[in-house]
Amino acid sequence: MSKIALITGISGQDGSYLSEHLLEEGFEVHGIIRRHSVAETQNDRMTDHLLQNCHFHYGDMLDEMSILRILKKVKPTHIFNLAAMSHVRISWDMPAFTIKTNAEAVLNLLECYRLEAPEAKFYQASSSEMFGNSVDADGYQRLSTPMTPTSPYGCAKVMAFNLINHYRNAYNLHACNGILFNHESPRRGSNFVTNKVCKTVAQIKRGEVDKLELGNMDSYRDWGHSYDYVRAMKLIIDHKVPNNWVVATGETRSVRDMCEIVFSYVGLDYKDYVVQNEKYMRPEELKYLKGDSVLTRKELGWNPSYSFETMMHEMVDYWLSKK
Ligand code: F7E
Repeated sequence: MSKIALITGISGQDGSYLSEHLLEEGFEVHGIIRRHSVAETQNDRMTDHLLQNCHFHYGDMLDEMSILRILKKVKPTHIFNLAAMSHVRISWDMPAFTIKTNAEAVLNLLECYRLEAPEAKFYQASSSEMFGNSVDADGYQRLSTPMTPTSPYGCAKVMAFNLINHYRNAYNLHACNGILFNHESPRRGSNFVTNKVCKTVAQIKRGEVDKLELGNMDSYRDWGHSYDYVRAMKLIIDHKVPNNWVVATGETRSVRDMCEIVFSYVGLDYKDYVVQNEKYMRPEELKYLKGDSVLTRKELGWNPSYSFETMMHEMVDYWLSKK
């Protein structure tokens, strides 16, 4: 039987790595794209290989009929819902849009899936942001950790997570959640902290700027690589029993630690360049993330190939190579 993937959010960081992986795995890959006003930046993350080998459909998660039409046309065997307003701080500037896109639209997509393609498998991009400031006594977050989100983004993701569980149970659908902790790469938007730091370090090195403005440097994150995490998505959706899984490295570092590693890679001391700007602080901060992915590794055989250092070096090298 042919394997047909439909990816919402195909033009994002994860969408591009996932498309590459699924093409390697013999899938026909379809993606939903939104119209951009600047056509030149529409496909920034899409390599020529992807542009030539994937099928693109105009649609929008907030336009239910466009989603229904695409589902009817593509008849996917695998649906990956990666579309989202993915920036946590911006979710305070546009909370209603965030809830509509990241929660209400998931309900619409699930309804289309239930009615049009109930034999397909469904993957939902759930997030460690759902845990908020809950941490188990041993310092980890896992499936049993209470979800107490600290942002409109986190609240929306909890709603979507619960909808997936409900649709799986109520309608016997193969719908799963991957609870992914932070994951980065050179394709990450440069307004997320890792890539912002790497990009600015390259600019400092070239003498183009002389400081880096950041918000809270004392929050901790469990950072892995998108290349590794999209491989976990495929293992999760293809597991025989639909379920929820945690994808994380199990290591945590502060934003300050990350700056130290990145600046010292190019022979600089972050203390000479980093200044705090209130504008990047959040009304409520998620202070600490460290994920327990033992079950995912054991049951699905998933293992990350990048270390934190190899990932950050790849990102700095990428920005240094750009003029
Ligand atoms: O912030 C702090 C900030 O924006 C990380 C998304 O993929 O992962 C991501 O969400 C930390 C926070 O990612 C700046 O306060 C300091 O503590 O890179 P971030 P995030 O908010 O953790 C989760 C798992 C998702 O699901 C999301 O979609 O860094 N921080 N100074 C800063 N953050 C930013 N963006 N910019 C700063 O200047």
